[in-house]
Amino acid sequence: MTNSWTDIRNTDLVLIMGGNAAEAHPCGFKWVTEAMQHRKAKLIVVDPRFTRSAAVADVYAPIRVGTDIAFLGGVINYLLSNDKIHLEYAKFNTDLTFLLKPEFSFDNGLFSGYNEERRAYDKSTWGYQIGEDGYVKVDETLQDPLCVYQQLKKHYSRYTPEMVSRICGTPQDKFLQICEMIGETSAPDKVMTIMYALGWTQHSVGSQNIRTMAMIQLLLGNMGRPGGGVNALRGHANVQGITDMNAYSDVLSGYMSAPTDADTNRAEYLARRTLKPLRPNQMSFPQNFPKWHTSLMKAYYGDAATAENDYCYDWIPKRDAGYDVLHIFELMHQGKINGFLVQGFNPIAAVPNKKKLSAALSKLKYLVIMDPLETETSEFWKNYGPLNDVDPATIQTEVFRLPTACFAEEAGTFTNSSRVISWKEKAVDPPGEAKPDSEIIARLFMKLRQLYAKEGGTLPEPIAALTWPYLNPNVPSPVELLREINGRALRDVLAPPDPKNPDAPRAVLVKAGEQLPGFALLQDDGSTACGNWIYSGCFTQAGNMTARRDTSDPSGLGVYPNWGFAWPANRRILYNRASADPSGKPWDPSRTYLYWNGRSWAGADVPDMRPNAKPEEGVGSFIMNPEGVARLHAVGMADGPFPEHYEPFETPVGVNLMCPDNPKAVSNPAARVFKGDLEAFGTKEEFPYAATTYRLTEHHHFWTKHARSNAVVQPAPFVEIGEELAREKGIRQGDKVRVRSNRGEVIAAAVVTRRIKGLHVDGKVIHTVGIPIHWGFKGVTQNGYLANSLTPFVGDANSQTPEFKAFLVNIEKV
Ligand SMILES: Nc1nc2c(c(=O)[nH]1)N[C@H]1C(S)=C(S)[C@@H](COP(=O)(O)OP(=O)(O)OC[C@H]3O[C@@H](n4cnc5c(=O)[nH]c(N)nc54)[C@H](O)[C@@H]3O)O[C@H]1N2
Ligand SMILES: Nc1nc2c(c(=O)[nH]1)N[C@H]1C(S)=C(S)[C@@H](COP(=O)(O)OP(=O)(O)OC[C@H]3O[C@@H](n4cnc5c(=O)[nH]c(N)nc54)[C@H](O)[C@@H]3O)O[C@H]1N2
Ligand SMILES: [Mo]
Repeated sequence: MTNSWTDIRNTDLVLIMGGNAAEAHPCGFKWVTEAMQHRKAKLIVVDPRFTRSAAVADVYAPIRVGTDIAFLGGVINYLLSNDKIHLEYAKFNTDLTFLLKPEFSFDNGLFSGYNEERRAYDKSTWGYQIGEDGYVKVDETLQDPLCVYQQLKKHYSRYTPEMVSRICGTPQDKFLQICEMIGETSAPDKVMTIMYALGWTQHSVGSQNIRTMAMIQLLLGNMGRPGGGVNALRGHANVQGITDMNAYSDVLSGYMSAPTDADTNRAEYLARRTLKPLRPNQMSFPQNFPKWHTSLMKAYYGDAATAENDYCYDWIPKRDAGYDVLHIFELMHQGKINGFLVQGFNPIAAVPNKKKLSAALSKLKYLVIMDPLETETSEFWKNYGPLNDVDPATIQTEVFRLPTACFAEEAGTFTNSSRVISWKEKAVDPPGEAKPDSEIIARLFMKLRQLYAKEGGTLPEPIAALTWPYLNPNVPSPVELLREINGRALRDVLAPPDPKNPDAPRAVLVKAGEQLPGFALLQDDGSTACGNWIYSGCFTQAGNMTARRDTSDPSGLGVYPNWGFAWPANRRILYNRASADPSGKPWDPSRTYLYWNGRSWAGADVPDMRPNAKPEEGVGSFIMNPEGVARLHAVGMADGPFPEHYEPFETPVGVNLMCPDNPKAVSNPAARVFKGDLEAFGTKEEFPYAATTYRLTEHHHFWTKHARSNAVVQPAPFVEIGEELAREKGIRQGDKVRVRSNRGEVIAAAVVTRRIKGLHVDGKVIHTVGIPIHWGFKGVTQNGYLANSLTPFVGDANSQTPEFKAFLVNIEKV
């Protein structure tokens, strides 16, 4: 979230699209109710299904799965052509005035630089024109045809209301009603918030879905403001924490991009990430990257990391590719992985194309599972009936199970969607032989280190030299770990030299050995260590900030500054400088958040700005970008600097109605597809129905089917279809049906409902089959199917999140 759960109560309009907060985030949804009751806020829900969120909405619109960019592109077109943008905000806070390279183009579904063989873009024609002074060229009048404003207008003019309705199946009047409501929030005293989750991410265009929305919020002037923002509702209790801590191959902790093969030495690695400002007076905060990275290396390697050995840069793995979930299982499927350690993950249930997953796991020599439960994955080799097509005799994989504790059986922290880190205490001891994850990992590490010490091996140094400062090295305590993540001074940290009197003694800001107060004092000379720069400030000399439980809200805007600790710097709304106009006055005085008081930035929150940066200096609100503003034209994206509609990889339409004569641009031309999976896609002729998968309030994934109370309220697998399709197929309420895709099938009871309707798409009716994800082969619910027997093995071009939410099936009565 750029904002926070409690901030939602400040809004005038809530858009829930690509998520279903009432059912998947029922506790957080109370803030929507609060806004509706106390501010008379309105709620819009756009979802292929009439959900429980939709049931309390002012306006509901249906949409065909996988077509949100067409819808949102239509909203952009509406805003630009009806003068419904907050122009003063957008000129100050975005690249609207920036000039693009004249070679940049878009034609018939493809941006300039496309290479069909590599399914990738050469981006050299994308991006801004740079002047001789090293700064981006701009046109303040917005008249130059090459400025982002004009290019944006041109790109989205094709997304007319007729086109939106033809692609999405959303009735035109509903679409226009929603555009009008959204457009009203372009007024400086109105704000909209957007809440989304997997209905947007789990698509081959997932990242661009979210980007399109971010562009809308920027054009409306709704970013950085109370009641506004782009709010991702995170899934597991601590999945935000996982992302922050670097459980991915392409980032180190705190979203520092990890080194690749191209970064052959530390100097090059740092230079590529320490970007100079692209506009005058901008902060380009990542110029501090060397401080964050050096402090991380000191946290890893302590005294072994020195300036002379480049702080052990050579010991950090250099990426040759992205090791996302799909790529890992692809390599496993090719027989290129021997062993696999699975911690709190049930891949056979959670990853697309179960048949491929089974085959992949069968090629391992060993599989280690750390989990409190017996899962489908830990028993993937057993035959659980006709829908679980494995032959145990052919599987040699040795499976080890290490029972772990569950969240209530250990102390530690959760980081929630609001970026708030909260400490929790242990409630009960884990049962039997179960141990906390940290202890299992520590014991594994100590054993490995002993083996390396005894037997040597290739490159033992990174293991031998790893800092392991815990009182009991087999059982690191959560307090020790959190202190390490926060960071401390290894030597006295001194104030910068006084330029007028460089030889004067310098004040000691933090004494050697003390906890750091925050990331502002991290150093690049090896004098500080920090496990995650964005978490710095969570455990200071004053104690554990994440354990704070002060419910006071001095501004009355739902800020609660002394409840837990929000990264970064205890900031509750990101980009909050943008809540005030260029001169430092709040856009909306009734929601005064941050303002310039004549000497510094002051208000309800920690400023996302140098506290003494005078408004007349023109420092932009988006300090993480070298240009100081947010990007409407984003070169960083793999699949185009402007979001463009592409069909899901399995499309019920067969063509991309935006460019019907270009077979190369039906589905995302820059999404990665592995060879075997291309053949596993089905056609609309054989599988005519759109399908999507989703959650039920009564279950948590594949986990709560082990709990009797959950099994009582939601005991058996089912799929949902509309009344029209049921009539066509002769299916009645409760009938057993078989749902097939080109990869597998499931058998379940049919729930015939008015909540899913056929949609009129380009003159034809498209039906949707809804498939809840929660069932499998283990647990006390009725044994059933794995939804992922059906889903395709393809992901988003940028994040590689699988396309769980849009594929093709057929359905018949059994
Ligand atoms: N009770 C319960 N709560 C949970 C979970 C759980 O298992 N059970 N899981 C947690 C986790 S890990 C996560 S990530 C979150 C997920 O939270 P959500 O994303 O809210 O949950 P889903 O039910 O997967 O999908 C949300 C909605 O997306 C819609 N949808 C599908 N395709 C599209 C599309 O193309 N466009 C649009 N606009 N909408 C579409 C679906 O109809 C569905 O209503 O929930 C968390 N909360
Ligand atoms: N078709 C389809 N597939 C999907 C999705 C979808 O919408 N549609 N959603 C996707 C999403 S968003 C998610 S998050 C995944 C969820 O997929 P998973 O994360 O694999 O599923 P879970 O069942 O939530 O959790 C995995 C295991 O963690 C264990 N566990 C719980 N606490 C602990 C602990 O403290 N330590 C350890 N070591 N283990 C613990 C549980 O017992 C459980 O077996 O599914 C994904 N798959
Ligand atoms: Mo999730």
